[in-house]
Amino acid sequence: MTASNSDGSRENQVKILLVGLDNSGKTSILTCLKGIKNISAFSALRPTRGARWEDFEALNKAYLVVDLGGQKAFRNGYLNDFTNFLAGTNKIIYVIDVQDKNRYDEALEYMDRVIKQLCNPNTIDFSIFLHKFDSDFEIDENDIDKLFRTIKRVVPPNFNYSVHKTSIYATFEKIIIT
Ligand SMILES: Nc1nc2c(ncn2[C@@H]2O[C@H](COP(=O)(O)OP(=O)(O)O)[C@@H](O)[C@H]2O)c(=O)[nH]1
Ligand SMILES: [Mg+2]
Repeated sequence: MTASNSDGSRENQVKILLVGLDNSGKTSILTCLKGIKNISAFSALRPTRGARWEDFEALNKAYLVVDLGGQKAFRNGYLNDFTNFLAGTNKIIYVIDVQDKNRYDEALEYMDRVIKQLCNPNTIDFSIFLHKFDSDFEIDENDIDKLFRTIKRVVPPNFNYSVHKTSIYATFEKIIIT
């Protein structure tokens, strides 16, 4: 049996917080992380109400993923209680639906509030997923440039983070912005 820590995680377990607006694709990404390849598992997804804790093993590693359902009604609650969610966290994945241009501002405003909750920002691996970057999705280069510029404006100086183009329909592709 593995020992439990006070934050609910277990020894050697990787704890990941999945954060982002509702409908950005967090639960679908969690489903991918769990290695469920059956496409019907995706169509059965319902909006996540509140936080969902998932404990699983993949590629011989133990994970605890906290999927913070992104509906507006819950966001302030998470932010007020963020230290509890953060305890023992190794990685935060902030998910932005790249196909939903109308909500970029709202997504980045929420990301800004999340980053402001991090007391020691560089002790946690922070990844931004530009999600729903499907292979057939045609994005206007101006829009993506603007999105990158806004991300750089929102993150504090010297903040370590990485940006990834992701899609549940493709292998996750890593990109770097500087
Ligand atoms: N086109 C596309 N749709 C996606 C992708 N990932 C998730 N979705 C869809 O986006 C919707 C919201 O996904 P969900 O995982 O429930 O979002 P959540 O509210 O952030 O948990 C669902 O209809 C998913 O099928 C993706 O990579 N590409
Ligand atoms: Mg969800």
